[in-house]
Amino acid sequence: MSNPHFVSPDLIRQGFSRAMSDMYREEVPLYGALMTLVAEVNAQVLEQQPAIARHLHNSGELQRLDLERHGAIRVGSAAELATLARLFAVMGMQPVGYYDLTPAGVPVHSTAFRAVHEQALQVSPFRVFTSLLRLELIDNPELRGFAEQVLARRQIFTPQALELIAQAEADGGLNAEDAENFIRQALETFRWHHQATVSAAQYASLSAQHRLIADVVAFKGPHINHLTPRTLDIDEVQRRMPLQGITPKAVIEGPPRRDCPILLRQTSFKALDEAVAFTDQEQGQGSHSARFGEIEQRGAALTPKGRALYDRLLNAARDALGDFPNEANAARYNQLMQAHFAEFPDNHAAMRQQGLAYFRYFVSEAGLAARGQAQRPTRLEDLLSAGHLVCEPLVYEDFLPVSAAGIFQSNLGDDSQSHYAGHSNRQAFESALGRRTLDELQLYASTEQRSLEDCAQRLGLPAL
Ligand code: OOG
Ligand code: NI
Repeated sequence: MSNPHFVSPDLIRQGFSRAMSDMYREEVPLYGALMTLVAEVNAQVLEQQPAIARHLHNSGELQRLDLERHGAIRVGSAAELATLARLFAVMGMQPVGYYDLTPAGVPVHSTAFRAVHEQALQVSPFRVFTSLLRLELIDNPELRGFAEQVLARRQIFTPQALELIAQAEADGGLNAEDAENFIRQALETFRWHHQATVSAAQYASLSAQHRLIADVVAFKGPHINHLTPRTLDIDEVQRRMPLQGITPKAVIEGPPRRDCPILLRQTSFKALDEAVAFTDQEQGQGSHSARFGEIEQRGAALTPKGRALYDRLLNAARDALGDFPNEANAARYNQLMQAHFAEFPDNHAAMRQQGLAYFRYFVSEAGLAARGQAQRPTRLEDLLSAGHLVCEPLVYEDFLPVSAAGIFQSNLGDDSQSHYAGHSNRQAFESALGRRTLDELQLYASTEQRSLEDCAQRLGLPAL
């Protein structure tokens, strides 16, 4: 970094993630209850399953677990998305991946802003699933025009946030005082507003088109709609949620329960009805629901081959179910998922040997001790079987489109199933964003490659 007084973007992100969590806990007390539940279950898993604790310690995930969470927001225009990208960049967060939600009847496309290097992720793995409303999919031209007009009038960033973003870009960073101020100002963009920007009737017509459209258009800014802690046992949290008065959705999204978790499993509970005021009302006369709770369990990042297998098995199970998973067919869905996923190897050695998941490699004490020996193994497989190297799967840092659609739908209500003729349009999304989105598979492959290079160097070998 050019200036020694600049705060590292990773620490700004860590501070921001903490500030966001504090704000959300104050605004949504149920979030606090969920955090407590997740912390209890995590502590229990670590105590009862020392092997899991050891794996997580080796991979560095244990040290970041309590900090780990993702949030989600929805924005209404290209200009908002582009400025958000600049705001997140100050905290070292880049747009990773492209998710098209229109096939699932949700008129948005999305990316996830997150840190990309393993060292940065270790300081703070905070991510924000960010969706852009696709106004072009509103088929009523009058309503579309109205929505565009309302969105064009709003400014979702404080003047100081905009100044600090520009300053960070020009100078290459922020000093401690400016960084603290930046966190405070940036937080304002994500705050909940009780005061709507449209009348009750206008809200009703936006909502009739799609509840998500009303959520994006009718308010001053892109309020954070959930903040999701990471659990080590999602089934156990799901089981205990009703004991706390929380009703989770019928099925857990993502892969079924396994000994070796893969990708991402998620469950959520319904949005809260919250008192708001439309422009023609007194405070508290109206109501809107947008904010909900969610938990996630993360597993191994899959290679293109592993991901293709995951997608095939998921689609086969869903085809066999013949319907969207819901309350009534949940038990059958879980059975079908278990049955189909029996084909996916459930141990790390097979997942690695078959090239299904990405791994990170570490030199063991034995490997270091053997450095000077003439007869030591020098090939990757031999080093692993000799115990000179150990490996841990890379954790999946991203999201899943089918799961995200399920989360959207469960919180928007089943009456919001729409069918859109529009196509996936990554190009339009990237032109709104003002830059390309990064390919997550390349990021995992680079991390794996760096770990191999590091091991080779530590063992004094030319390459691995
Ligand atoms: C985002 C829904 C998707 C996830 O974790 O996949 C999501 C939203 O409702 O804005 O949160
Ligand atoms: Ni989420």
